[in-house]
Amino acid sequence: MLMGNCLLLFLWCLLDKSFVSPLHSSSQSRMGKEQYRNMLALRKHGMMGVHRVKRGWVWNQFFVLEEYMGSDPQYVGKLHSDLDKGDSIVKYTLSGEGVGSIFTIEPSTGDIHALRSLDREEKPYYTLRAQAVDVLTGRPLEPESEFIIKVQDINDNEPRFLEGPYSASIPEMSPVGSYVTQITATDADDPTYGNSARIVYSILHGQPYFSVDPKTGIIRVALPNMDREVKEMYQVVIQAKDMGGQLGGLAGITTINITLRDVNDNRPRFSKSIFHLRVLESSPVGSSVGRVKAHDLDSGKNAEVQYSIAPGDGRSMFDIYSNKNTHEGTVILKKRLDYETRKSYTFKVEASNAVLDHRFLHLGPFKDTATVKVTVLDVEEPPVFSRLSYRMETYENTPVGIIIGAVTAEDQDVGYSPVRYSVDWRKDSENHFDIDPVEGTLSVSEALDRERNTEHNVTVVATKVSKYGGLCFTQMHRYNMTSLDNQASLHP
Ligand SMILES: *[C@@H]1O[C@H](CO)[C@@H](O)[C@H](O)[C@H]1NC(C)=O
Ligand SMILES: *[C@@H]1O[C@H](CO)[C@@H](O)[C@H](O)[C@H]1NC(C)=O
Ligand SMILES: *[C@@H]1O[C@H](CO)[C@@H](O)[C@H](O)[C@H]1NC(C)=O
Ligand SMILES: [Ca+2]
Ligand SMILES: [Ca+2]
Ligand SMILES: [Ca+2]
Ligand SMILES: [Ca+2]
Repeated sequence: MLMGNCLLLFLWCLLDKSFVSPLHSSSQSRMGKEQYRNMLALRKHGMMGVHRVKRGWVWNQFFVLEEYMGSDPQYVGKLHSDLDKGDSIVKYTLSGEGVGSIFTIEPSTGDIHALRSLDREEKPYYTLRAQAVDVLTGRPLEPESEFIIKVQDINDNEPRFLEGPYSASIPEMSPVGSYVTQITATDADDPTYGNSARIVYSILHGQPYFSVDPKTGIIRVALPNMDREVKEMYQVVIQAKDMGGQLGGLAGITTINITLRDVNDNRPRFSKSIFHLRVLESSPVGSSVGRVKAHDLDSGKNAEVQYSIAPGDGRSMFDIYSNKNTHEGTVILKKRLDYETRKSYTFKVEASNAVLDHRFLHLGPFKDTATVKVTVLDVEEPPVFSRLSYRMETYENTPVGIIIGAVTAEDQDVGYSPVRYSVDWRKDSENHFDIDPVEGTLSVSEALDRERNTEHNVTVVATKVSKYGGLCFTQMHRYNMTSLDNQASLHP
């Protein structure tokens, strides 16, 4: 610091901690609105008081207000050497940052002006050098002296959310006060001066579900029991305002998408209390009988439903398979059905959640039951012979037309249709027998010779006659009957 007989710079003195803080108590360094206004007033009236500090003049800083909009150049301050007695032999010169383009000096008076408006956020201060020279000799009267022109902040930047828009998620049913996320706005203005960069957060949209901490920007749950099954996504709009949130402050806003994650707070429910399924009696074991479905409002694993059949005869006849993708239960046939034996089955099925959340067990059992009624459908089946094979015996000299035995087949379907009998000539090349189509009685049609054949195989076809009148439609199925006529060999 220059002392004594040297170049003096008369300065704007601001009660601003940015340059007086080392010598000021902190209580004085906070500049209120009132002081700010006073300062502006001082500036308007040209150069004012010099702020005196203990160890000498505060001499090496000038201040210039940023974003100055006046038509005339802004007055910055005045250089003065105590060798300058007002007799016009001293000339002041300026060098350094912005000289000529931004700052000019009046050589005879030492008045410094700023030619254009400055932006503190672009460049907060300029370093310049001043000199007083003898007009006549051109020799310096003082050693060159360095000083700073500080650009004084005004609140011309709104807080900005540089990382927005944001998204966050929390489990549904989170307690009030649960942390959701933290958002931060930044303000380009001078944080060390006034309230231009003092941000206060508030919530514009998203109440009463969420709250924001005015100081920290931490977003929390504000409403209990938020249910994902009712509303899954919330768009919360947060405002950041400078000037401590006061009227006249500048504001920036951002949006946060808050998604509720699923928890298992719903049990599966059957869409109806009774499911009617129908199955053909001829269905093979392992085939699907039909499906049941219990709906679970949750999602993912929490919506997975496991089906089971309650103990009983339903369980001995049917299985149930739980499909992870469709969340359905497929009833599967475990044993062969027979319409004529049993025409329906009624049993209970249970749907339960695979993954349970103990916090919600108080809401009741996480399962549901329904009744399944399976109706067995009749299928037209061929007549059934009373035996798998028949054995008949006769003498070789039995006359043609004599009845040697009979077969019986019966329709077991509900219609109890009449049965007709015939001999299948294709099966047995030689045939010595006739069959009565209605009675099923076998008679000899050709003389038998035991020495040529002791045994004849006869294939008998039993045919079901359609009830529906037509002459042609018959359901048929072949059964064979073996006839052994070894008795024909009776030669005494
Ligand atoms: C927030 O949700 C809206 C509407 O669904 C969507 O258009 C936007 O992209 C989302 N923003 C983010 C950050 O996820
Ligand atoms: C009749 O059928 C039985 C069993 O298939 C067979 O063993 C036998 O040889 C057959 N007899 C005649 C005469 O074709
Ligand atoms: C007839 O039935 C018997 C006994 O079931 C069997 O062994 C035989 O192979 C059958 N014959 C024909 C031609 O179907
Ligand atoms: Ca500013
Ligand atoms: Ca600001
Ligand atoms: Ca849920
Ligand atoms: Ca049947």
